[in-house]
Amino acid sequence: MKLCYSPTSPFVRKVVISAKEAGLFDQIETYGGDTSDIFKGINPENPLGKVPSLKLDSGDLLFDSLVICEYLDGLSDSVTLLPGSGIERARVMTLHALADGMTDAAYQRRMDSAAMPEGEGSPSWNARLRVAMESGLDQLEQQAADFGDDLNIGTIAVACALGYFDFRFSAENWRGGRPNLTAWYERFSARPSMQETVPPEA
Ligand SMILES: N[C@@H](CCC(=O)N[C@@H](CS)C(=O)NCC(=O)O)C(=O)O
Repeated sequence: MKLCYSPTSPFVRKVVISAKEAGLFDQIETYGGDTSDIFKGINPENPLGKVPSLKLDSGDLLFDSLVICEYLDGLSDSVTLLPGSGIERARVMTLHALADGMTDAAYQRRMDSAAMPEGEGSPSWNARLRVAMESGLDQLEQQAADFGDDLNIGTIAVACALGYFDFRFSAENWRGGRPNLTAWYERFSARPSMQETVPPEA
């Protein structure tokens, strides 16, 4: 299996953490995208231009990150990252949707300010996206005490969102007034899969 990869992408990080936790990472070869023309995206094999994608020996190209994680989960004997059915699955998938939505809002803000031509960004849209990040953090603070030591696609996505906020938006101090989420993240970050996937300094 071949993973189109960027070490700074929080969506790629979610896939790599899932693969490591599932004991499958040594079966995956990684290769970089093409960043020579960001207006074409960074992954020529994916019509959406995005990383991650996973190329299988059968020739199939899987995307996006959740599809890849679900596929890897199905291959693993050691963990269940996406529970089978019913309300248990719906809760985990809703937590994943919240965390991924927050990550996407942060990523859109980052691209708007750092990658697009000077002066083209929209301050109003930026403010709207920031509200999604902040409201999501407030919601996670309510839930974090119940996360315990749960390892699933929801908690992995939350950790990737918070890691990305630290990486790109540290000045906004997501920890402020959110002690439960802070304590949970400290514990979860000690996992080897988290330590081994910290994004490099830009
Ligand atoms: N929903 C997608 C989001 C992937 C995504 O936004 N990837 C970013 C990197 S963090 C990307 O490839 N951006 C390049 C572009 O859109 O041009 C997923 O979960 O895989």
